[in-house]
Amino acid sequence: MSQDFLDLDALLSDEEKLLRQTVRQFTEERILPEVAEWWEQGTFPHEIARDMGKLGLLGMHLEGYGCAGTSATAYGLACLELEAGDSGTRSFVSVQGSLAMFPIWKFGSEEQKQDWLPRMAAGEVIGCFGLTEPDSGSDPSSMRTTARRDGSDWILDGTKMWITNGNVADLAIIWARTEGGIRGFIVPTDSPGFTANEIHHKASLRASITSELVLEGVRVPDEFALPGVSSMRGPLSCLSEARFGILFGVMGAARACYEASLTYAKEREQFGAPIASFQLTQQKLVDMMVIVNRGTLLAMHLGRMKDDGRLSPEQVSFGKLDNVRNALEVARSARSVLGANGITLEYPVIRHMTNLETVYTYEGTNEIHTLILGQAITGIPAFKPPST
Ligand code: TGC
Ligand code: FAD
Repeated sequence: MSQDFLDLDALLSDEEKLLRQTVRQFTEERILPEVAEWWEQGTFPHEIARDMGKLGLLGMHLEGYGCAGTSATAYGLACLELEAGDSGTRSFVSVQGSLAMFPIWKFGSEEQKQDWLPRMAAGEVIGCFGLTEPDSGSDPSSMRTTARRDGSDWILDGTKMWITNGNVADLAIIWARTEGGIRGFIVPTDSPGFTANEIHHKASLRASITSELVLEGVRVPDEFALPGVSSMRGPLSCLSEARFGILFGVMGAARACYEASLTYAKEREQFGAPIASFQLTQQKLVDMMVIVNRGTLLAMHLGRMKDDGRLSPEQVSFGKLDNVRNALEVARSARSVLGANGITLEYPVIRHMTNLETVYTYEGTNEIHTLILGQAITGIPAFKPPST
């Protein structure tokens, strides 16, 4: 029986299937042979960005400026195939396309778009996205980073934390508090006063660079401020784009775990029989298969809604919440099917399992998406303790 139990392929166009196949092949040839080693070393070869650029993966769902201009569904399918390799690879593409290019594309001036987007789409310029701070994670509106006017320039001061690609980026999109609201700034990372410190000792998302960014009196001209937004709607709109990629992507990680455990269960024998012949193992395999098919179906449905222009941020939260927690459940179950082999990097499962702990937390934690949905169905925000 095919892994595509529900024949979801029937929902895709020939063009979408071709794109998916291209990204799957890229993952099989360029990511999978080496990713366990990158993960163990705690590194990601960012030079691969140019190859991703050639494939049209960077900012692929954006129109114009050297971007591929695919459908949202096609972008989601690409994320799924990349994350079947490793969440770090999908993260790299998410950050570049949805978090660094998207704000320039959506809120930037024509000059900013012309200047940056073609080079970013080609993978010649790498971006990162600085929203989170040491004391401001789930509640980014409490950020302390400031930008103040000095003549025609802006001066930025503050610290951003947990920033993917921070040490390899050429530019950072920095969100800062100004007298006129929250603004986004394109900050070249070689600006005087800008420092990136790599975060080490991670036990999750190891094949991805994560950094602290320190900005001490960083001066940028007004032409580097994004003119199109001056409120939290700016960064939160970017998060909706990236969360959309995640709700597809994690089903790739889940599929990889399911497939690895199915193959293993059919080959591994105990008590004189393949472990796949035991009812308890079959239960795990069936639960995984159901989650992978159901979660992929949900992602495709949300993808079609986004392509129709009628996907709300709350519906994105639905997908991020449910697909991530279910992918994590698949990974944990697959890990147990592999027994002791499940804890080695010889198999992809423990790598996906620990990566998914990061995905459960970034781009809005499981709890924050629960509260977003709670507010959507009750009309009552429960983010803050009730005032006494
Ligand atoms: P709130 O008052 O609710 O809204 C402010 C304005 O923003 C609009 N808005 C959104 N717009 C687009 N998409 C969304 N998801 C939006 N959510 C809100 C809203 O309509 C309003 O617009 P306007 O025009 O009326 O001003 O904002 P709040 O500050 O109270 O936010 C509430 C909350 C908790 C939901 C929000 O802060 C939140 O989502 N927190 C989670 C933080 C988070 O997800 N951080 C992620 C950091 S980046 C990251 O993790 C990258 S990982 C990268 C990788 O490696 O893949
Ligand atoms: P906190 O907000 O301190 O939350 C801690 C716990 O409290 C969580 O369980 C949370 O759900 C819970 N909690 C918080 N508030 C509430 C509430 N109101 N009700 C109930 N529970 C609550 N950020 C960027 O800006 N750019 C990046 O590129 C980026 N990349 C990342 C890469 C990695 C590997 C990681 C781990 C994180 C990255 N982040 C990035 C940061 C990420 O978005 C934050 O970690 C996340 O938003 C949560 O913030 P926090 O870690 O400060 O946790």
